[in-house]
Amino acid sequence: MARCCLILGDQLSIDLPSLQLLEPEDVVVMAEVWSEASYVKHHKQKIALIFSAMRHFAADLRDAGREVIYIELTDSENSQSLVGEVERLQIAHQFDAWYVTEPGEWRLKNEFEALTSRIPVPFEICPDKRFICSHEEFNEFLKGRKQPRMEHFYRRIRQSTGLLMDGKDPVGGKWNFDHDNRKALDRRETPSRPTWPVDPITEEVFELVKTHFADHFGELEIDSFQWPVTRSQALQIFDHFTKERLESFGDFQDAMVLGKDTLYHSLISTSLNLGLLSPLEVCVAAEKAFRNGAAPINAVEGFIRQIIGWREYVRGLYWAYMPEYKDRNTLNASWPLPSFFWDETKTDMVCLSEAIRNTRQNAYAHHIQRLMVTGNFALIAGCSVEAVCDWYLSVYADAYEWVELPNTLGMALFADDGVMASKPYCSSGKYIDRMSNYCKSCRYRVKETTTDDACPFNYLYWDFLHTHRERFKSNPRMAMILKNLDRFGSEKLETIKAKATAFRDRVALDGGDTRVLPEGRLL
Ligand code: FAD
Ligand code: DLZ
Ligand code: SF4
Repeated sequence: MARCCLILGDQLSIDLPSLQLLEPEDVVVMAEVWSEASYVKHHKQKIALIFSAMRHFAADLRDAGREVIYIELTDSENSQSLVGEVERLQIAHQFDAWYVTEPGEWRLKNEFEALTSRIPVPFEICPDKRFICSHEEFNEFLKGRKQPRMEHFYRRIRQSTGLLMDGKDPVGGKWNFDHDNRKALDRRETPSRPTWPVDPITEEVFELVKTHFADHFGELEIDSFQWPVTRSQALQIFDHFTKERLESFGDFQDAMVLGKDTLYHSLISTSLNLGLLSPLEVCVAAEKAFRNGAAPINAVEGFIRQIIGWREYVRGLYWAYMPEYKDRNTLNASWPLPSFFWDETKTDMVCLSEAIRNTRQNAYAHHIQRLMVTGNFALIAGCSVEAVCDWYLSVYADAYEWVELPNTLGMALFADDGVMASKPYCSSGKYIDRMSNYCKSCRYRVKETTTDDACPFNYLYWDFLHTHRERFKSNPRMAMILKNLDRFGSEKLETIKAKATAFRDRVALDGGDTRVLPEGRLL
């Protein structure tokens, strides 16, 4: 009798721990199921990417001689949940045992743990070794720390992996070169992204998604679908990054430019999160580029920090604080998410409409768009934490709760009581103006706060700080900002608060549309 390995849609790694346990006669199960495809309304491209990558991975396993039971979404016997499929296939095939690598989301791990006591054979959940830091190591790091910080964690991982180290010292004499990474972009051309012809597997999946997920958000066009669905494509996108983008990655990491959707970013998050690339291999390759003189230290250190620092750190926090983390809402934010988050044509705020257009067209936005445009707006406008987290989880092709939630609830919305960030990432329009060319073509005036055409980020920002003044006043990193707030006279403050309230009322009344002139007329 054979044993069985269940491989989930984001576990497409040939060295997956559970796969390594199999003997030649053992079987792999993969299943496209409605429950995973709709627990939030994922962007169409995200579903197409995952299903296509799953089908390619199954085909590769079969080519390598492995028996794969692959359940398609439309198979008539599909119970449409992963747990349901395990139970159904156990009855049909009477396997001796099941193996699964730990799911990336708490909800599914919980379902699997409940299943272990229901099915009559062993159902083993193996640790996910595709991360650099295990849960045990992360908990060890947390021990005794009142205020964990990414930077401390990052240095430990630099030391344990030896990445960018000269003996005991960091290469270049500094751990972190972030200060060099804040340049706005000059006028030079940015590199295009690599593309591939769409193959019959992806074409078939496109039809499936168009038929069954027509009401989900996002564009899905064969000609513009650019996400790697195989390891070989993922390696190509990464190779392109190291050759064309890495050199400038650091300098322009925080830059935003109208119409430039990816700039010098790597576009590897979907591949890392699916398991098509490993975090260590990309960091080793980036370090090699530095050592060969192909990329400067600020770029390579910045890139490696995102992966062995932030990526590992958010995963550690997720598992350490779930499930209660998800319910946190420190600032009591509850304003309904404006409908322009689903349709960029409903806002005339250029920065928001650009970030949302990128999201709709590509299931992508780069980090600063996510953090300082949509995230910052949601924070200072006081949008519902739950609605914002659901939005981020559904609209990005790289979104899984283990990485999305700490970034959204913690980093962007400051809703976790300062676990993830030592101060809120809130800003007025000034930051967006400094880092982008958006404001030049916006109808709002970024230098104004109280006039009719004032940039909404400005009055929402001061209103936010005023509303939460008591909470923030004990935070030394907020002292300077609050001092500036205190310089406002009561009249100016009243105008700011009135403008913020009027903005929220107007957007709520107009079904999430910001394109209303002061006299109530739509633009
Ligand atoms: P690059 O800018 O080229 O960065 C290189 C890699 O570093 C990324 O591929 C990613 O794996 C890693 N990385 C960078 N920043 C982070 C971070 N803060 N957390 C974890 N990994 C990071 N990333 C996701 O993978 N999935 C998400 O669902 C997700 N949601 C986010 C939500 C918000 C509100 C914010 C502010 C950030 C979120 N991020 C998420 C992090 C980051 O924005 C994306 O990883 C990045 O934009 C992906 O594009 P890229 O591959 O071109 O990244
Ligand atoms: C995201 C996703 C989607 C859309 N569909 C499937 C699926 O049909 N089958 C599957 O095994 N996995 C899918 N996934 C990925 C899972 O949601 C993911 O494994 C969990 O959220 C844990 O990270
Ligand atoms: Fe955004 Fe304000 Fe600049 Fe317009 S003026 S692009 S709303 S920051």
